[in-house]
Amino acid sequence: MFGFLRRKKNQVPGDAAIESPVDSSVDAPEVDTLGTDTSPITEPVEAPSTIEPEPLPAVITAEPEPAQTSTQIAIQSAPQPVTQEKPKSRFWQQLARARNNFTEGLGDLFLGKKAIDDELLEEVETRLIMADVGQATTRALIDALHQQISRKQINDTEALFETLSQLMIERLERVQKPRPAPTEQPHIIVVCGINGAGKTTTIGKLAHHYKQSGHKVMLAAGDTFRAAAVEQLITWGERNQIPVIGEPGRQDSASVLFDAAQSARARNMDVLIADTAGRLHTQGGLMDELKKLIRVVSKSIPGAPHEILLVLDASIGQNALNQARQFHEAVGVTGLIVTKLDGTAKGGILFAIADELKLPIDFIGVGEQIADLRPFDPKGYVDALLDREDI
Ligand SMILES: Nc1nc2c(ncn2[C@@H]2O[C@H](COP(=O)(O)OP(=O)(O)OP(=O)(O)O)[C@@H](O)[C@H]2O)c(=O)[nH]1
Ligand SMILES: [Mg+2]
Repeated sequence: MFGFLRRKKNQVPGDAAIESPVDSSVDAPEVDTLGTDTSPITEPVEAPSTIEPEPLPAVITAEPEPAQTSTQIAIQSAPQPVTQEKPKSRFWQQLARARNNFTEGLGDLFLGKKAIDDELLEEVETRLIMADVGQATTRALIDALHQQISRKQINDTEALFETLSQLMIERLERVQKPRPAPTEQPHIIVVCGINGAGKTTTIGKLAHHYKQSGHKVMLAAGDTFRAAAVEQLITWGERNQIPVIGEPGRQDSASVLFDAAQSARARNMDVLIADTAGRLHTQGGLMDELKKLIRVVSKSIPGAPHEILLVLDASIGQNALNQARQFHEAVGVTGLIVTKLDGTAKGGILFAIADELKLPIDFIGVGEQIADLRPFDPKGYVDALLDREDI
């Protein structure tokens, strides 16, 4: 069941009693915690770290107060079907903005409508484009829906959305690969991307991820362009209580990475994650420097780097595609990390990325905290984006 459909169904005319005081008290936390409020959001969605939705009581028994009017008593005493909501995860909340952008208005369109018509399909198409799914991928999804409708495989609006979810999951799964296990010691990961994409923050979170799974992790401060960049990485090292190679003032990032690789091997580290300076994909000289860095790492340890991860900022939408193409052409990216999905309405960019680049999305960033990096799960992502519930 899709949340935006259920909520609208609960509001069909004649069901006014559902909006009685009893039910509105049940629905109130849902509006906040799901972020389904359709009013425009002007601030990036702050992931509430402490606000966890309270499990709702399965049954609410109304006990009329003596002072209440007879109408109120009648409304409260009438048994109302109360759907118990599962408490929503932090991840669900973090994707509120992307979900709102997609489902806003769809519920209204569905209201009182059972059959699928062109208006509905056009609205779905518009929503996909607005979510930055991209023209080509949107066309492919809508064509697939049309085909299934004409073959009578889809008969009602709910089936339409179920099929759309499946198609979206498939498109993401097509390019996914299992993450390489860090079997080499050290398993070296070089992280690259344009300025401000979230590389250093992601490295801090990635280190946490590996540490949580019992690996010995070291960081290399390969961004020697800014002294502050080294300090920022050292702070992440302290947070994770892991060593960082590189100190402010060093000029040559290649030598930092070489030293870090040697040190990681000498200290039996499982994973070494290297930061690099932000660079525009159009800056030829800096892209050449990145190639040189990779060559140096490959000379430091045979088979290294084992991964070259490109960090992309989801909020820049379709521009991410161009960046990814150029970085991939230059250094052969092995996987992607898409950041800032918590603050963007452009959650559809992942579909364009998967379709056009055929590169696996390894992780997504959904906040600035250490635990706000998630291994990418296509189904979980689509469920959260399309407001698919109880699955
Ligand atoms: N909301 C949100 N903010 C993020 C996320 N990832 C990174 N940021 C923020 O994005 C900003 C830039 O992050 P950095 O990690 O410094 O980016 P960078 O790519 O290393 O930047 P340069 O080193 O300057 O190229 C910081 O304010 C981060 O907190 C994310 O997933 N969600
Ligand atoms: Mg950085």
